[in-house]
Amino acid sequence: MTQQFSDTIAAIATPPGRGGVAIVRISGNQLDSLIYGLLRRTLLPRQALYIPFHAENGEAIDHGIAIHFPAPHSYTGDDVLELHCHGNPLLTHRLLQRAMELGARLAQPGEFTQRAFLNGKLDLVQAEAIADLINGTTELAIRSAQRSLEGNFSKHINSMAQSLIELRIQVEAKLDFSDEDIMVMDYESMEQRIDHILQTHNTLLEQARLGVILRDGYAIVLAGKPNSGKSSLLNCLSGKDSAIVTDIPGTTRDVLREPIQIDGMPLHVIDTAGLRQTDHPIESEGIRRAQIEMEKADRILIIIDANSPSSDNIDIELPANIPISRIYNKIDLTSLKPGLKKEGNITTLYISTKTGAGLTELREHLKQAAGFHAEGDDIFIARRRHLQALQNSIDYLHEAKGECNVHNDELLAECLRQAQEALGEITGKVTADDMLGHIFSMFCLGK
Ligand SMILES: Nc1nc2c(ncn2[C@@H]2O[C@H](COP(=O)(O)OP(=O)(O)OP(=O)(O)O)[C@@H](O)[C@H]2O)c(=O)[nH]1
Ligand SMILES: [Mg+2]
Repeated sequence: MTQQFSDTIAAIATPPGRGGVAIVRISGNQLDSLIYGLLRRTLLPRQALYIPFHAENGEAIDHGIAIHFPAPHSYTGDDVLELHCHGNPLLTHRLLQRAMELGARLAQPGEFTQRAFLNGKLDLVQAEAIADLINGTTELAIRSAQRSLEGNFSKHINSMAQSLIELRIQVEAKLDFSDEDIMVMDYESMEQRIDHILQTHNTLLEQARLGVILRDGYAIVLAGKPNSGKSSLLNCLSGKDSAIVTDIPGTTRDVLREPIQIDGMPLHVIDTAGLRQTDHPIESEGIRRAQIEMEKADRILIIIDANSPSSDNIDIELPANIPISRIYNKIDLTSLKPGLKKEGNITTLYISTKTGAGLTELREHLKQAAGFHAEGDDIFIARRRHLQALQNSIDYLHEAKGECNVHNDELLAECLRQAQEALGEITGKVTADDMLGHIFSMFCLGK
């Protein structure tokens, strides 16, 4: 055990403010003297006891429930003491103060979970899932975080890493014992193995993409010419009058975002200034901001006034790599029918924000575009850093295939090692200290 986490940390684990009960949590390598100082007695492991919590002069700060979880059977893997007191901030602060008099220091945000990780109680994916479980905004996001916490995501990563290890053993054996007559896999079989590992990577990457949407929300930007009905659509989708709607072109100047959900899928709907050539400094700034939002979007909905034929040629360049759907609005003023049309890669929808026609099809389209299905039994929560690491591993595996083709064992071994290392970054088996610091600092206090 390192000095870094052998000191004692303490924090209020419940949210700030008043409530029925509040919990002060203390974790350290050796809590016996702290327990004796606070409770004037010893505790049996994991047994709740209603007793006074003492100040230095023997006076009771409060009466409450104390539970001792001796190492290693605790959340952090160290000794943990939980004090359940009455939920008054003055009491919790006095208890915290008392714990510090007895040698504890204030915990950093996420430090309890960081210790659990460092003590091998959970891997990095599971630690992140705890933060996502606390912050989840839809039931599906919560269930998916629970799946990650139970190890569904880590299990896939570990099994892929295991396949890579088995392959690396073959290649390393060939390198180390090149003079000896040992049986190793031929290049064709190795390539087949790499292909199989690549397949599992790609399937997992798709699942993880959905997990990222569940955590971060699918960002759709409403863009188009002034007066086409972008703000009206934002109001329809969010079910409230968030944006100002008028018949004056150029009404919206600023970026406006509303969080919504469709069958448990979280979305950010982003309304922007109408796109047109203009010399007006405020409107130009609005258009510049619209362009920034479009570049960051998961999908852009181009809103077109179906009653104004010139409305569909936007004379502003759109980002090339973001998928687009074309939405003809105001069909109530035309003879067009509501619904969806697909031509090649381009999806066109016909709607009216005034009558609500075509909005069900639009919601369904957004779900499908995100690859989302409502049951979500196999979705686990994931983060963008996981996607990046998976993609890095895939890239190294492609390189490995190339080296396999030219029979370069040394470079093949190196590519496979790098692929395995990229996977290790996901579960925290290979992770730089500064990245760990960043991940755990995103937690709330007391967790
Ligand atoms: N008939 C009809 N009118 C609509 C529909 N949707 C929007 N409008 C009207 O079109 C006008 C412009 O609507 P907005 O939602 O403000 O349009 P916008 O695209 O946000 O406009 P800017 O903010 O100026 O870029 C308003 O008068 C709306 O009432 C529709 O489906 N049918
Ligand atoms: Mg508007």
